[in-house]
Amino acid sequence: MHEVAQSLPDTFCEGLGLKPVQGVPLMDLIADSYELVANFQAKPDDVLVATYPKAGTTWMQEIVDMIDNEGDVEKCKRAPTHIRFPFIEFFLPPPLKSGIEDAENMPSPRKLKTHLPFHLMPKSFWEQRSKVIYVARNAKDNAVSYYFFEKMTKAPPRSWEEFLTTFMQGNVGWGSWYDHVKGFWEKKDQHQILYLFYEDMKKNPEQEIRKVMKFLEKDLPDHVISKIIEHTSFSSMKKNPMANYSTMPSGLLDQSFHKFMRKGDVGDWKNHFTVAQNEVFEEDYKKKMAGTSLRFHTEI
Ligand code: PPS
Repeated sequence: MHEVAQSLPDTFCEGLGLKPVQGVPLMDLIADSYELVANFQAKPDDVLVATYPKAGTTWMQEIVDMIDNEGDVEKCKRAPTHIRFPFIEFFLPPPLKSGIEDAENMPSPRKLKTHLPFHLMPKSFWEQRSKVIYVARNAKDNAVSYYFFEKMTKAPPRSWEEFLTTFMQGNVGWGSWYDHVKGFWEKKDQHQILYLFYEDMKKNPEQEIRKVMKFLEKDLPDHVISKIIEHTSFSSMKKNPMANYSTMPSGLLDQSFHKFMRKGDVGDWKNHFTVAQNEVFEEDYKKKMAGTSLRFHTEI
């Protein structure tokens, strides 16, 4: 197991609060070090997987790594996801390393991860024309996944009703889902941003994997693509300790009740939203998403 994961104190997440940075609530350790993140030096050959939390980050990371390693499963099992893709804004209490340090110590071409909304992204990614793959997931499933994820952390427990209200207000880590997905959508044509949807990846993984390959300028034969589809399927990733976060200490991520690889479905929200919650959500959604051409599928 990686030294950072091993040496994290069990109480790391206890009492972690959020602090606003330019209107976006971030974990306080991240907020306190935001200036360093804003000045992060991207490189032209960096590939960054950018998402709102719980939108399919880990899935895309595995796809990118498999493409980069031309379908070599063993190479992709060299380390857990969070080591293979430094999480650029993540800060751990000293003397542990930050995402920036991990990235700086990584040989190029680097593969990186962020959940930062567009306006908080380090500008160097755009200046260097690094490649950014953005994955968006429909708000309802994204909210449900985030709710269960919160239960794996040491955040104070709260009900689904409470979480959903806070999610709709954008008062959760990394802020408003609505602003996040719209932020990247509006800028996607001005930068090297490939904007993909979790629901499309679920419906037609081959088609979406081919889009990523084209974006990364990789041409792989059909049998390698089949291997990538198989290795990055939910059932394979759920069993893969290098992709399912089981190497994280339980003090950081407690998977005894809920697994990181929880359901991996489109439409699970129907099992959690009440009819009344759905009505309020829809009404609010229309207002927050008015004027954008961005459309999501909430079932496939
Ligand atoms: S994180 O913590 O923000 O990096 O989480 P993230 O990886 O973005 O999201 C976790 C959710 O993605 C699901 N997942 C997958 N779905 C389908 N196929 C594959 N291969 C896959 N890998 C991860 C994971 O199960 C979480 O969603 P839920 O709905 O909670 O199951």
